[in-house]
Amino acid sequence: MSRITTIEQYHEQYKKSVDHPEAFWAEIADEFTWKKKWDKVLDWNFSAPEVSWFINGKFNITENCLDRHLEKDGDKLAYTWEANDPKEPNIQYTYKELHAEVCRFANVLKKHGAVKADRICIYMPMIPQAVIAMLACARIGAVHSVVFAGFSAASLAGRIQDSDCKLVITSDGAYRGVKDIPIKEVVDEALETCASVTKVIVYQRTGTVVKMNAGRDYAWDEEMKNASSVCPAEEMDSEDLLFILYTSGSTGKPKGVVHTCGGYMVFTKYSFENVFQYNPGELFWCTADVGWVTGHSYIVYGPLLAGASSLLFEGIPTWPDPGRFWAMVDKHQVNILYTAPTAIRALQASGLEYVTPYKLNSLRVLGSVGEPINEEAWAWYDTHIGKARCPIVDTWWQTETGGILISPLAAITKTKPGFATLPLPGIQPLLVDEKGTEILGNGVEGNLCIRFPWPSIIRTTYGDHERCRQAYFATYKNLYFTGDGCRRDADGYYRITGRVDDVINVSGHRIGTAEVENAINMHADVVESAVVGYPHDIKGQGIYAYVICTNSEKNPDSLRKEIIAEVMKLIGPIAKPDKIQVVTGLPKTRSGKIMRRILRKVAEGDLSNMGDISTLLDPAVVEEIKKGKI
Ligand code: 7RM
Repeated sequence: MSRITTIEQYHEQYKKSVDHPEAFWAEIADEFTWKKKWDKVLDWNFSAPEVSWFINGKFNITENCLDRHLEKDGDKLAYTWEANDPKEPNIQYTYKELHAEVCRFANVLKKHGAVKADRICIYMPMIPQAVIAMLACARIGAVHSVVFAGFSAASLAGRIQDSDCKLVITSDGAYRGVKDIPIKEVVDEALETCASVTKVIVYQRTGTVVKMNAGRDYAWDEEMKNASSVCPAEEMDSEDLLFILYTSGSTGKPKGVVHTCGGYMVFTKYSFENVFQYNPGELFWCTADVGWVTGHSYIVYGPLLAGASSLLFEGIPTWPDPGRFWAMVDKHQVNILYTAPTAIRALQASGLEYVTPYKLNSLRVLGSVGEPINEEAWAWYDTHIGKARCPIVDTWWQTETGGILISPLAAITKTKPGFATLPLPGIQPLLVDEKGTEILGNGVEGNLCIRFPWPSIIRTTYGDHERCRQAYFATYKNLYFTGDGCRRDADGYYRITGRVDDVINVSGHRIGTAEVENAINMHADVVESAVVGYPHDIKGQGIYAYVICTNSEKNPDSLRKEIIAEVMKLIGPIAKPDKIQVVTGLPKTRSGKIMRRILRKVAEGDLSNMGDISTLLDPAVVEEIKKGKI
């Protein structure tokens, strides 16, 4: 059994995973259903990079998520779905029912010409059909590319074009709190520039009027009416693509992170079971959106592979009121709650009057993901939600890692506020200095790298392997570089301190500063801009933009409004700058590089010590920037 139950077992498994990684992972992989076992466990080199796990293994991940459970646990609950509106009835799916829906929708996809290796874009709200669509793609061997439904038409189009998607699956609209967002319109606008898409399948969720393009657009319900619930699973190779998920990096264009079938399957189940210590019969609730990797790994694949029961939620934490999460925990008797620091802080700020009416006594484990959790938020979560009896698992990982790499194992690893604690078995982290020299010992800080592959490591960035090498494997020779800074304390516990690259983490969402700058620069009056993150009480980081404007006569308030509109149009609401300061110059070195350190200091309100500014082309701009701070 791969389930760890004591800290001694953790240390034993950890040691085995380092001493004999192949034997270690082969034993875990053996617990899955394979049509043909692998010939070799692992091939790798980080310089190409080239990583293959469970080589020549044949199987289908949906048979492991669904079919495998049918005989014994077919009537077990896979999902309870709760709508945005608490008055709308819940919908439940047993494993048998989910299997049937997935097979039916897989047949719909086939009918519309989808075949193995085709890319299919999913742009949907948090409804069961989003999960069904993902699994249906996997069933037929198509590669899903889920795009968070908050992204703009331009962002959606860019992602569809980058991977040449053939089909788009969407809904008429999306409910989010009081909002009723017409998302099919966004798809229509995006598709004006996406020649690769020949079919669109539209689930009717809100009933908003949509334009159905004859010969291209089809209604989900109509298509499902006559679809058979028998659909043999496509045989996939371990290294066939499972999905693409776009994520922001230090350049202006998001990267299509590629995950493959075998390693991802093995690692998501293993990490799910061990980190959360899920017990049969429990209800797990991950509050993420399926548009992010957390939704992929811990709403869809990990829990289903483990045969778990999950809660799926369409809405937002603060509507109809900030007690929504806690009302749902009591109503559904949630045992494990996995959410983000930004949500915790927002609910903390709303006041205890929204918490105290609820019992919360079903909770056994609490989880956190997406950004560093500050000690205040940790303590509040622990005291008021966990009632000091639920272990908190602060799970560090990335889109690129596919699953949780550094985290306590619930009720096994002793926790410490703000610390992701220890690596999971199979994960070999190290800290390096700027030159790439390993920093040994404890009580040290550096850049977080991983020296050995784990099964769900990123395989490539879609369509551009060199970019994958550059971004993750070129900074330090023979190491995977995470982009995060990290401290290892006296006990050898890891504490992630945040990004060390030009990525900002706003409410747990990764946003590249270059992406926001590109959008701002599209405004006709903007000459140049520089974007940095700054500490934000609720969002973790806020977005601070410095802009140089051609038209000095322009009213700064209308300029700000127009810039925000530009960012909304090109990226989406999540990338909206919180503060925009108009400047006449940026602090540049003689080589033309913007000294972001200065911009960050001003943005965070530290105007005291600017450090060495003697290498600046025009040191005087610093004073002006300080004076104009917002
Ligand atoms: C799962 C996810 C990844 C980035 C990562 C970190 C930050 C995530 C934690 C965290 C501190 C955590 N994928 N991050 N989890 N920082 N503690 N527990 O978030 O690709 O969207 O973001 O998020 O900077 O590099 S992601």
